[in-house]
Amino acid sequence: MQNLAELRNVLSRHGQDHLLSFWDTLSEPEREQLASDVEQIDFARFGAILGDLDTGDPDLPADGLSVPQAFPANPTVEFEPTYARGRELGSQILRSNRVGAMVVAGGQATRLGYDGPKGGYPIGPISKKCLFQLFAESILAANRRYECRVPWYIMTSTANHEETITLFESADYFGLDRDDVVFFKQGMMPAADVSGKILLAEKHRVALAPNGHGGSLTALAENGILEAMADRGVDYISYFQVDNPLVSPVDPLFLGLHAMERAEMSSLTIAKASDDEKVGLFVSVDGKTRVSEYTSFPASLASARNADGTRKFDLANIAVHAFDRSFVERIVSGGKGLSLPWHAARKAVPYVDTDTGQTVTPSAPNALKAEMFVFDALPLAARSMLLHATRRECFSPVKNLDGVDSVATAKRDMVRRAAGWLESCGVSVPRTGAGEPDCVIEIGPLHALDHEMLREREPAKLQIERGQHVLLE
Ligand code: UD2
Repeated sequence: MQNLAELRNVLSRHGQDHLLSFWDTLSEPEREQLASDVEQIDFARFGAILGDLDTGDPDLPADGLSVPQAFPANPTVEFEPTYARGRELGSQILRSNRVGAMVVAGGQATRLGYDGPKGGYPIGPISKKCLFQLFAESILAANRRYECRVPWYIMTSTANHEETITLFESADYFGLDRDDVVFFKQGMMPAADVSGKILLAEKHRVALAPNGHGGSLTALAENGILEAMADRGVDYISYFQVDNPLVSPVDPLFLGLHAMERAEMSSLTIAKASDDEKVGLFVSVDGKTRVSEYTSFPASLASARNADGTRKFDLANIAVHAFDRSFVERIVSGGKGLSLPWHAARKAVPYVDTDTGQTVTPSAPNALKAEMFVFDALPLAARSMLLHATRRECFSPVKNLDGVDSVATAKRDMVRRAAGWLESCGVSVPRTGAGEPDCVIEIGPLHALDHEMLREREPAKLQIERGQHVLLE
């Protein structure tokens, strides 16, 4: 931006003059900073996104929606050989160092109200291990089990990049080789109030927010990660979200079926807990599988039933995906070509009131953020694969401080899963009248990644008393 007149001109053309409200009071470096923030804004695209607001999911046809095929969670006899081959192939691609894990951790944990990167949240019911440590230990355990080195790609954002690296440094990378942990930053977009006015985070800073987890795909290209993956022979990307302590960062069956089916992108799915659960849904439109986000999926369809009374649209998105690296390369084509749709999300964003100069920290959503969603890549895949999983084994996200999808429910579900594993190995677990474990059990990933690995540890002799805390790690 050459000068103030030009800056004013651009902003007034887009109805954003208020961004200069404090110009006269700013120092020269602050003015440069503000001008540089404004320069980063793609006004045309931002205007188009705002124009599309409240239209829901424009591509979702009122009828003609169908339910895509998914491999079952528990294979019937006819599927058993396929699953055995899938597991074997998954183990093979892990053993040959062809798999990388990727976590998206650029979000701001606003709903959790946690001050710090969400991955640093201490979630272990007994150990208080943070989310990052649980994932690191799972990767370490997979490295040992498959005698491989799974590199871990961690997407952060400007909001938490430095803090995330500091957290890993101070924990000595949780035992991982630091060459196998790669941090990269996602892009940012401006946040606007409901009338479309872009917010100021400070008098000289535009409120910029992470551009959604769909930004991970472009960020992989822009940060040279795809090339680095190719150099070390990583052909498959195992994608997950930072908020799910039950996730397997690398699951041999899922990855093996993905490779066996020659899918370019695959996803895990579970049955919905209720009609209004806040999860996206896998649907099929014109023969292409895609996700319809819960915020725009019509309530009448969410509650639709099959003739036998089961829920019709019941394939929930738990944000676990597998990508062929070559697919990501193709759709980003050097970082310039990706055209995932932009979605507007309502979020609580602190801002400087341009009338009073005071900083306001809202407790309810006040702003619109524009985000790309990674699952919008699914219909771009020539082939995709869905695998049903069991909720208890793989999904309990930490999104809120209390209530549903909270710290309390995630800890409860970690204990429930551990109790189930022990019982499947013949250990008697004391339970309440309501059937809940009447004790606290935590099984660390280095002790066991699943109930089969736990059985190899011969836990059958374990005696658990009511109220006892049992940490196996
Ligand atoms: C997400 C899915 C939803 C369902 C649910 C399962 C979206 C839009 N919806 O809902 O379909 O699968 O998860 O738990 O994703 N993140 C970034 N950068 C960003 C934004 C988000 O890294 O710019 C990360 C964030 O750190 C978190 C994850 O993406 O790990 C999910 O973001 P969210 O909590 O906003 O998504 P949510 O819960 O609405």
